[in-house]
Amino acid sequence: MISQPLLERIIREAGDIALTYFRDLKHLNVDKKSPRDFVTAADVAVEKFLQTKLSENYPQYGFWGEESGQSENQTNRWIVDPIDGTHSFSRGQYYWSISVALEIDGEIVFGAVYAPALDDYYCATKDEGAWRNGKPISVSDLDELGDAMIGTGFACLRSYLEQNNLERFCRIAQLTTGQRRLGSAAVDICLVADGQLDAFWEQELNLYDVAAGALIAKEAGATVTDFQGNAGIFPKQILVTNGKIFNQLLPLM
Ligand code: 2AM
Ligand code: CA
Repeated sequence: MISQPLLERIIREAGDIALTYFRDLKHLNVDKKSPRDFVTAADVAVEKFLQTKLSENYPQYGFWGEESGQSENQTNRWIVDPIDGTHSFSRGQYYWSISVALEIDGEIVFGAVYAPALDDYYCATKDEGAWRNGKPISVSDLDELGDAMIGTGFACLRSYLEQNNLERFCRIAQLTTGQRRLGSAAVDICLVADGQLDAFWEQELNLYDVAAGALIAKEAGATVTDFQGNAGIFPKQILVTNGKIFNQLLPLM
């Protein structure tokens, strides 16, 4: 059993830690894990804080964090991205987030995505709904792809993959009214949940980027599938829609 208010307090406190670094970027220590993959002192500090607090309060669950890897118990576990959108964070932009999901027996049952610079706290529990800052959220009603505003990202380009997202983006962008590329997959997915975007797709992500957001989106009425339309959380090919434009967008993937 988990306590939502306790988790919100812990995750908001983690956000305050991130913000202390964010307000002093001139002194931020930025390293590269690979040529285009950043890690900062803030990522490490936030993850350490979350790991400590979550294992103190919930010793029965294991931990998997982007920066520190996996603890022993991985059957039931917290899945944490301390900062999703590190590049944006390191440049002083506002779209980055802390992503925390709880997986029990292979299923995500709780997800929270907190964007501290926007002070938006999104969360969901399985079968109980999704909220932004305590208010219930739901996907948009828009049902014409031509009128839609759609988000994507290009994590794939940083890995120098041949199968990149550029051709797909050019094709789909011409068929919609608005496109956004905001830099944090976790936030992007929550924007679909909240009706601020009508759909989002990206490829070559990791489970810790999308686990929490996917539950929030599903609980807000979104479809969450791979590029073939199979329901589920597939970080290497994730398509999140408001449901109403799903059939128009899927064949274009
Ligand atoms: P991160 O900031 O936690 O690394 C934006 O397109 C998304 O891509 C973000 O969720 C970002 O997560 C992720 N990302 C950034 N660099 C990446 C890389 N080299 N490989 C895979 N995903 C990456
Ligand atoms: Ca990260």
